[in-house]
Amino acid sequence: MLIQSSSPNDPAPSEITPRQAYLNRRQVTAGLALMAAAPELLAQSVAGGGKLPRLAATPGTVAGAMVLDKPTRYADATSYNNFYEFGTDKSDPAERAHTLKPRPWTVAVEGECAKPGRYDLDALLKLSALEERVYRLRCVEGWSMVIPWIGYSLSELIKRAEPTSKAKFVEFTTLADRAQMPGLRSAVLEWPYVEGLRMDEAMHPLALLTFGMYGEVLPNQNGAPVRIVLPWKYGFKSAKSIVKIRFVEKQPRSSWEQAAPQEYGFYSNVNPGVPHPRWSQASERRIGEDGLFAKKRPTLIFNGYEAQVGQLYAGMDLRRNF
Ligand SMILES: Nc1nc2c(c(=O)[nH]1)N[C@H]1C(S)=C(S)[C@@H](COP(=O)(O)O)O[C@H]1N2
Ligand SMILES: [Mo]
Repeated sequence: MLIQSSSPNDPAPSEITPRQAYLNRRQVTAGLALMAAAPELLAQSVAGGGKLPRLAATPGTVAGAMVLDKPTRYADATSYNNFYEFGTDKSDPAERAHTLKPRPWTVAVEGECAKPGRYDLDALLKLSALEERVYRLRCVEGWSMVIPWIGYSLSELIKRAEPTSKAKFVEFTTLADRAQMPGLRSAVLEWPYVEGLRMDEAMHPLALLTFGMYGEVLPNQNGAPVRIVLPWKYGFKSAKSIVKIRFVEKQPRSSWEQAAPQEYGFYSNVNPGVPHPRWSQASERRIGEDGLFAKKRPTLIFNGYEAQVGQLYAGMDLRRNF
């Protein structure tokens, strides 16, 4: 068990690293770079809301796993969200996602693979060692955050499923339950929320199967109990509250593509050189930075992860494949 109860009366399971030891170890290991850059950052990055079960993790080691940008405040990352299953206002998910029941939870792994399966959440949590990864996330709307996520590379789960040679893409499906998700009454998107990746994108070590953030399990509004995070793509590719992962031969049609194919392409790599038809993508507002009228910062190709993911798109016309 990697999840620790939030109740102060519950005894802490012995395999859980005590909070203080965990923080100390982090300071000594991955924290060093952050500490050197700005001593206050590390403390900020681990300060969760304190209401959710804690989730122990070791610092990420793959290239690009720990950006040095100042992490977004927990309060901002959990109150300014896109999760249309709970409404389209930024404040809706924080106000309404309490109706989501993140346990019990099952993720079906199916399609073109030798070892399909149904994983309950605890089995999924135990599948591989949990890491903390501090990623930038850039929304197509023009704002960005920096969040210390907790999870492991999606490739760990994919490898265990043994995809066949026909598995060219991976399709992700989000929960669609009207009883838990009031936003489904609106036809703003076609439900369930579906996203997809090419197999090599899904296998990239930065693609994170995510269970927590800021040292705790995911808050409902951020996609509890399990989501993906693709730091080099616009935020909408990072599907929340996933119930199905399917290996397919043909390129899946994502919910956003379905809604407006000329605006939201399948790849949706962060690209300042390709404007959205209705606005520029050249710059972004970092949430929580310098107050309400913050100066914008220039958006980077692949959200700053070009060194890690650029070769996935070598030879592709990224204007056509936006
Ligand atoms: N199921 C689902 N996943 C989703 C969305 C959504 O509406 N439904 N919104 C996406 C968008 S547009 C963004 S920017 C990110 C926001 O993630 P965050 O709230 O954790 O920052 O989630 C993505 N994942
Ligand atoms: Mo987004």
